[in-house]
Amino acid sequence: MPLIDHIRIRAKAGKGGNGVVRWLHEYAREFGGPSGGDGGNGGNVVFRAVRDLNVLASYRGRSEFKAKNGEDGGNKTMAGKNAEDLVLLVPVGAVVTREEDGTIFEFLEEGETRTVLAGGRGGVGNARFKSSVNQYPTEATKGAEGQGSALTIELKLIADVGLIGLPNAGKSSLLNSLTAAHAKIGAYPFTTLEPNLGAYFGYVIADIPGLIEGAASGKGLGHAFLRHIARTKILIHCIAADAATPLQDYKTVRAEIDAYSDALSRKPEIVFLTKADLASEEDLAAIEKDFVKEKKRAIRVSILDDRLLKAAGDELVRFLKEA
Ligand SMILES: Nc1nc2c(ncn2[C@@H]2O[C@H](COP(=O)(O)OP(=O)(O)OP(=O)(O)O)[C@@H](O)[C@H]2O)c(=O)[nH]1
Ligand SMILES: [Mg+2]
Repeated sequence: MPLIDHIRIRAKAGKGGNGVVRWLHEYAREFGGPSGGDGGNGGNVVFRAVRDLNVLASYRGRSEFKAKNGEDGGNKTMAGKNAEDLVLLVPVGAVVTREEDGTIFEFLEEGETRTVLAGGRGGVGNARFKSSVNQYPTEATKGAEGQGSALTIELKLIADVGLIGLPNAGKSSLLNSLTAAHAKIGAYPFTTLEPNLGAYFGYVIADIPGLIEGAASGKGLGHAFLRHIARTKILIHCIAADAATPLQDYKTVRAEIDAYSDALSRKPEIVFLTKADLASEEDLAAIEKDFVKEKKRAIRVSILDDRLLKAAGDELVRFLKEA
């Protein structure tokens, strides 16, 4: 299922309840005072960010969203109830534009909640108009209209995880296996020409073209795409277990990352030893030992081995939570 990443809806906040004109009727008192209550406020339209890329699908087939109106005021200066807010969910990374005035609301953190359309204030009942010179006010005000506007909701994905590695290291295969992405796979370098995205338990993983020696100075393709992973939380560094010189491959890519930018260079990194099914136990153990010498733990993974894949996915989530 393709991700919906751009939608347009109309939404309206609730109208405020009206203030009312009422009079006290008390036993043995012919003319009671003014007692009309205020109206309640209309509900706001608020947006809340959640870690679920699929919530945008819930907007499908609906284009009008309306918050409830505030209640009118009552007798005995009773105020009408404020209406509840209408809460609309958007994925983290969503940008909501209020078209009426062009205001932009960005949702960068899980749980971030912002009022995009304000409910109308409730009107004022006649009780409030009472003063020393006006004991019997007959005026009350109506509730204000809620704000309404067309809204566009765009998903600007901020990837949590960036996949790096030499061409043909198995980055796209890993993305496809962990997520529902359909990145192109090829048994040759530079299969990936554009970044691919996928979601893994709510975390967005970005796959970019492979990096080669000299990438930071513009060689190959990967360099142009490094900016796509500049804002990720962590990197997965993929090293093919069947490569001739796995540790050297690691160092080659590291050198490019370090040369590209300090920020990228400092990102927490987890090393995945991909295509583990293609290497013997001895080879795997030897590679792991080489990495340990570099104070790195290499985690075995293979797209053909569900157990390894699951374990690597668990490591990834744990690592993300720490980062
Ligand atoms: N046996 C085995 N083959 C794999 C595994 N993962 C990937 N491959 C193969 O390795 C080759 C390269 O895979 P890709 O996922 O396209 O590699 P990539 O790193 O995205 O390559 P670029 O996009 O060119 O940088 C393909 O032929 C895959 O089928 C694995 O776990 N086991
Ligand atoms: Mg690829």
